[in-house]
Amino acid sequence: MKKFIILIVTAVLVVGLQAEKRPNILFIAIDDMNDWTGFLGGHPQAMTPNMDKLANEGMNFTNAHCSAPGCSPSRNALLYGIEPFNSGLYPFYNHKDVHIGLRKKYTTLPKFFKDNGYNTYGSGKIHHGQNGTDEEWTDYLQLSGVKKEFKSGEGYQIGNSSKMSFRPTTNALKDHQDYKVASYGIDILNKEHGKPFFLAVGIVKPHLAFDAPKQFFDALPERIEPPEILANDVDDLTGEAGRLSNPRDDKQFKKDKAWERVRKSYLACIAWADYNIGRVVDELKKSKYADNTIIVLWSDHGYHMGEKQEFRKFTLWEESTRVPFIIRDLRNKNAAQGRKCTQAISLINVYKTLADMSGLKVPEYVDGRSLVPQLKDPEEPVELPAYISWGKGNYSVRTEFWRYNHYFDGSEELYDHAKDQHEWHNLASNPEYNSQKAKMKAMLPQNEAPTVSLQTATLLSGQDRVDAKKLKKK
Ligand SMILES: [Ca+2]
Ligand SMILES: [Ca+2]
Repeated sequence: MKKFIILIVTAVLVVGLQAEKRPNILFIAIDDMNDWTGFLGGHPQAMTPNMDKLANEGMNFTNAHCSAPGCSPSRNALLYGIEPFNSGLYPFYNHKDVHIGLRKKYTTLPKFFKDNGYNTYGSGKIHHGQNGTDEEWTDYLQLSGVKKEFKSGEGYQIGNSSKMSFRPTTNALKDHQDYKVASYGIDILNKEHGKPFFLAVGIVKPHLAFDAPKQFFDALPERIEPPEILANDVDDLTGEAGRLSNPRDDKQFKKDKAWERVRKSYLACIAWADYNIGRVVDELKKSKYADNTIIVLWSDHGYHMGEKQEFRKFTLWEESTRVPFIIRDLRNKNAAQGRKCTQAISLINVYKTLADMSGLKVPEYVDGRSLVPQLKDPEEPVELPAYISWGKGNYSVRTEFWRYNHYFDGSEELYDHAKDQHEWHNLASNPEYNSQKAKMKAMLPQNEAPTVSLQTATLLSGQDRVDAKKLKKK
């Protein structure tokens, strides 16, 4: 009996000790940031000193990809830990409406940590289209807006559009949303925490409108270098693949001779996002939580800046799918520190990775793999390629050196990244690559969940777009 009690007391102590030692998580979500950052080298004039420093202190996943190239499906995949082809969450949903049923079925990452004894704090854009719910968050920042001010004649704007605006703002820094979101994070880091915490900071830039404080425009060079673009790049695309390139904005920017201003505004917004990320990370470093807090930084998808005549996202090409992704964990001083992982890695792995790093067991349904082996050794092979879904039936399979896209109408693309990092030359119809294509095709997702609800969805692509049209006709 005595032995039994000692055993129980020891077990309770061990569990208690583990819980006490559980790391805090600083979860930095960024909206629409592509690889135009110093640490990914996507644009030579990017100003991202704070994220570059972070990449130098942690693991820089240089070949990371979103699960879907749109805010809503990308965030749903990451936060629920389930691929669109397993959940049916392919298109955009207003999170509040569609998720009432899903909340019973799946557990979001913040709720998962909350259920496991964490205090969870959120600010800014974490989910798409909805702020936090009480079941997920101990506390969530309620934002109030301040009207943006501009100096007339500066920047570029289409008509009076508040969204298609590419202008320097003259407001005080503290009036901008991302400043407030970061300040909330700083406040949380200055608090006494009796429990481990999960702090989510949702930076909303560089999402449209591309407006940012004037000083971040002024800090950029006068001339902005355009990305490398191949004329007629889309000529080797057929069917749905060709449809994904929407030249509307490209035509408008060319007509207005505005591309340079648009790209400069995007770089200014990235620099502004970086500034606010730096404020939070610097505060963490000064705090007593510095050594026991994992930082994970990711963007929900990339962005086209004129490549393949496309502006924005919503494509299965590198510009849309490649994302910044860094994990910094100082608990093992010998481990991380400025290393790169060049394997193709999906953000679907974030859920299992953070759980694994915190010693927690994930729900059965969660997709992906823990990246703890790759954090120890970036050469350790990942078991799965990165999958990217854009609409039911449209899938991309990305491995370290290849991309294969297969669309619902049978159109295909194959790119050899060792020779063609811009994805200019579609090899899908070249018989020399038949065996490589077959190998990639065999990796396509085997499961295809029915779409959750076509009626409440927006921004439909692939089979969903065709099915919604049929529904309308009925
Ligand atoms: Ca986004
Ligand atoms: Ca091409």
